[in-house]
Amino acid sequence: MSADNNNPKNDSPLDLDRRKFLNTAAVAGVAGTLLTVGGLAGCKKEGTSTTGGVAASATAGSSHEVAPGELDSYYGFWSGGHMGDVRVLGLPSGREIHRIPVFNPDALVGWGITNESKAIMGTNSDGSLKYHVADTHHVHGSYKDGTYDGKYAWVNDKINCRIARMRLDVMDCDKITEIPNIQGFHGIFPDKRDPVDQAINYTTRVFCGSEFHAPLPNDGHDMDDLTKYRALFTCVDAETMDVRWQVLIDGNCDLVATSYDGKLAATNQYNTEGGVKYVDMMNAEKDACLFFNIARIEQAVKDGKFKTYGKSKVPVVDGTLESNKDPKTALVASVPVPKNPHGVNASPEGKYFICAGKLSPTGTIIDLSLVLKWFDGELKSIDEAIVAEVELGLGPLHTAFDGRGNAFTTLFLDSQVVKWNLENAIKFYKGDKNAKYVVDRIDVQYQPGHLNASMSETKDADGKWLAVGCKFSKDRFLPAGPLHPENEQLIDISGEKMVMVSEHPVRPEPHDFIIVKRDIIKPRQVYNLDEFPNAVKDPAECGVFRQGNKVTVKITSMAPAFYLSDFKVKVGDEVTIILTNLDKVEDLTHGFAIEKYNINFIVNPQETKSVTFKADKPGMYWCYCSHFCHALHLEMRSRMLVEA
Ligand code: CUK
Ligand code: CUA
Ligand code: CA
Repeated sequence: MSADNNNPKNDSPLDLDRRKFLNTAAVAGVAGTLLTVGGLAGCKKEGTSTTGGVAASATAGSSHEVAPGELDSYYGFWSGGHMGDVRVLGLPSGREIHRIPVFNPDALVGWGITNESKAIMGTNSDGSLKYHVADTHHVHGSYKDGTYDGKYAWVNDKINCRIARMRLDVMDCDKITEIPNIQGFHGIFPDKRDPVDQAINYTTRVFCGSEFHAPLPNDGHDMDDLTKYRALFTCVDAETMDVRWQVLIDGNCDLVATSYDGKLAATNQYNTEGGVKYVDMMNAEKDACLFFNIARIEQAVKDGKFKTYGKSKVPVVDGTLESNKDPKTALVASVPVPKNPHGVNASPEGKYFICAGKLSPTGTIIDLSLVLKWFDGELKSIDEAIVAEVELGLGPLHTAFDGRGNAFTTLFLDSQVVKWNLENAIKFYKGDKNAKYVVDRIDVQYQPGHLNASMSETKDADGKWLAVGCKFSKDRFLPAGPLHPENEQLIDISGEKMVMVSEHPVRPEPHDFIIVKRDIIKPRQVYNLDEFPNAVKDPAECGVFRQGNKVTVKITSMAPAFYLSDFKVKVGDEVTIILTNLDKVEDLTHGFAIEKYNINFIVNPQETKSVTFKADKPGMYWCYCSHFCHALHLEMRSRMLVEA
């Protein structure tokens, strides 16, 4: 199929060559392209954009500038990549307001140092942290009535297969769950409604895709027997954060998306081949997008039609193709899509899922009502659920929406974002060659991965801003050594044409993010004392309490003093310090740092935290406030006296 009338760039000989090159898809050649993309942008001609480039645009469109003293109109929740945190940005300014420590220790708040954070992060039997590294990719918020409700957000850790939940009222991580039986935990997406009880119109499950297949069970046997390598699709309970069930599938999972009626969750698959080397993962002409029938899966679990593997007690139902041939009983539908697809995204009007081609220059539109018809046995073939497959450009990865019928897809190899109209794409695919589905293209710098528009994957997609996470920044910032930052760019999408308005460097690498209207998020300014079972509510409760060689020290802070102003323990004691900040004033945070004892954490207004450590060095050690709080901040200290 040709989409030449939709491709304003096809006059560039370089692009034509590259397009042909990709279409012929010599296996090693495509891999070579992917491996050397860092170099591709460099040899791309400047000024090929049809949108007039970047410089002229700063004054066009709605203002992205937020003057001193003014507030942004959106929150951005950005995955923190290798840092294992989630960054909170104000948009459109792009200012970073906060970081929520999640999977990795954080020296400011004492995440990984306090007992409360260690209990969430997970420890070994000796109390040390179980993991020190993470790789976060995807952040998503909880839904109510098809839009964000501002209650929770979730983020994945690909390295150690953990999913974390953040409470958005205080912007803290409150639960982390490690998912059994899988490796390469990648895509996540909350559901938007219950598949059966439609009165439950909010998120109660989070779906998780495992990208890498691995021996099941992974017990050191049969590691060269690739038939034992399996991937699973996982459902986690949004409230308890327990793993509810898993589905054994053929091939792998990658990204995840969910339907607005709660009935379907989807994952794209690039390794239907089950290869362990990249060339093997590119053998098949088609891979797939899997659709999970949530109600049927949960009925199968209820009916006891599941297995368990290894030490895990999680029920695993059979979603393999062989066992799911009859649509009327199938748990899973497999929609064939062009080879090695990447993102899958649900459009805001609730009708379509878009699967981006990656190795194929195409976007595939799948109609959800037709997938449901397949499950009812009303389609001859699942292929009928595909209502369009159109050419977009080279290396399509992820798609966002403006709520006005347009989609925005990143083109990794072309270093562009393409804006395209879904209904016109469907018409074009059905044979109306006059249906011009490509609306606009814009160059981005360089090699974009994720993008997201304001409120994009909600029914309230408002089509104002589009953020693009570019994987290579090259020449965009002052050189700072061999490691380059990523480049986050902001595009005004309120008009017909996209307008680039700003960019900023970011530490590698966020991957994904969401942009939420500010009035949806209702953060509290102080904690509630009663939320902490160990709170020291009154200075009269302070003191040193000994049980054998276990010593509990209860302390309160109120600017500019700690009470107790000193406390005595003995060398060899196991000391637990419980500190409650009794200040009620907004923004009045204290720190508690103990010299030579490797301890620092903060307590926000009305918050309680504790640390436990061995008093292994005799002497006097200053415990000082490490967070500027008061004119007498430097004087705000206590003394730990460790008796020999
Ligand atoms: S993946 Cu990174 S650009 Cu982990 Cu969502 Cu596509
Ligand atoms: Cu309290 Cu500084
Ligand atoms: Ca493949």
